[in-house]
Amino acid sequence: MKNVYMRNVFKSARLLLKDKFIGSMLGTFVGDALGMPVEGYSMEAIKDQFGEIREMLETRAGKGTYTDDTEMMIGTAESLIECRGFNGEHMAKCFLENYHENRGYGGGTKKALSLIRDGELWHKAGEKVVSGGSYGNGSAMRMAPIGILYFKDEENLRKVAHQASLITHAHTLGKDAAAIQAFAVAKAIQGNPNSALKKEAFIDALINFAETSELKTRLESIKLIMNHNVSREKIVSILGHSSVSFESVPASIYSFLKYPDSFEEAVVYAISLGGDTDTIGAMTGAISGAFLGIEEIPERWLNQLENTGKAKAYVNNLAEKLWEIGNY
Ligand code: F2R
Ligand code: MG
Ligand code: MG
Repeated sequence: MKNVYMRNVFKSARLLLKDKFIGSMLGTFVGDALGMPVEGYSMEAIKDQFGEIREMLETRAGKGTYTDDTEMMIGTAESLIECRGFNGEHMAKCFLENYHENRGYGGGTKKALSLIRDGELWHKAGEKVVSGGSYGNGSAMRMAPIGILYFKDEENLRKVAHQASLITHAHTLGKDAAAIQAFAVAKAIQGNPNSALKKEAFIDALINFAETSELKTRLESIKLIMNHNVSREKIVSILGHSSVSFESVPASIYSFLKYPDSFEEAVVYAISLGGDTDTIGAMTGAISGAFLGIEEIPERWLNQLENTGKAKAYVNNLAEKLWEIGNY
C-alpha cells in the first residue's frame, strides 16, 4: 500500500482516473489470461498441480492468451466509444465482428450471437437462448467499460448494464449480476487508492444496489464473513464458483475485498478458488484494477499478455478513449 501512495501522491486526480480506467480494462485481460489455463479445475486440482498460480502458464495457444471474457469486453468498449454511449444493435454487431470460436464462448452466448447473425433483433435473441433467458456470467464478465464510463451515474449505469446484458443474457439474475459487477467497478473507480478501502461502505452500497434476493443474500454473506478468517472451501460452499452469474460475481467481489491493497493477491486468490477461473479472475481484475490503477498490475504479467489479436496496447487505447469521451 505504501508503494501505491508513493507513486500516486504526485499524480493529479485526472491522471489517476485515467490509470484506473486502464487498470480496470487491462485488469480484466490479465485476470482472464492468468485464469484461462485452469478454467473448470477444482480448487484441489489447482493446489495439487500448481500450488498457487502466480505466473502465466504455457497453453496450446501460448502464454497470456485472452478468452471470450476479454474479447467481449473489447466489443463493449468499441461500441460505447463509437456510439458515444449505448446502442444495442451496434454493440451486437461488434460482438459478431470480434467473435472467434476458439476464444471459448459459453453455449448461451454462442446461441444468442448466432440468432442475431441470422437476423434476430438484438433485444430478442437473449430471450430465445433458454426459457427465461440465461443467467450465466457471460454478460457480467464484459462489464468493465460500462462500470468505468458510467462511474458517476448510477441510474444510467444500471440501465446500460441491463441493456448490454440483454443482448445475450435476458434472465433477471443475469442482468442484475451484470449491473452489480459494473457497479462494483464504478465504486472502485470512485475509491481513493491512497488510503485504505472502506470495505463496509463498499459492500453496503452493493447490497443496496442489488435488485434480486439471490444476489442480495450472497452480498450480505460477504459482509458477514469478509473480516474473518474463512477457508477457501467454505467460501466456495457459501458463494459458489461456477459460471452462473450469481455465484461468480460474488466470488469476485469477495476476492477483491479480501485483498483490496494488492492486485496480485486478489487475482491469485480468485483463481485459487477454482471453477470458472478465467472469469472470476477477469472480474476480480476489473474491480481491483479500477481501485488501484494500472501501476499496481504486476509488470511481469502485463509483459506476458499475448501480442496477437486485439491485444494489450489496443485495450489500453480503448480505456484511454473511454476516459476522453467521459470528459473528466
Ligand atoms: N465456455 C467457457 N469455457 C468452456 C470452454 C473453454 C475451452 N477451454 C475452450 O477453449 O473451448 N467459458 C466461457 O463461458 C462462460 C460464460 O458463459 P455464458 O456465456 O454465460 O454461457 P451460458 O450458456 O449462457 O451460461 C453458462 C451456464 O450457466 C447455466 N445457466 C445459465 N442460464 C441458465 C438457466 N436459465 N437455467 C439453468 N442453467 C442456466 C448453465 O449451466 C450454462 O451452461 C465463462 O466462463 C466464459 O469464460
Ligand atoms: Mg472465458
Ligand atoms: Mg470462464
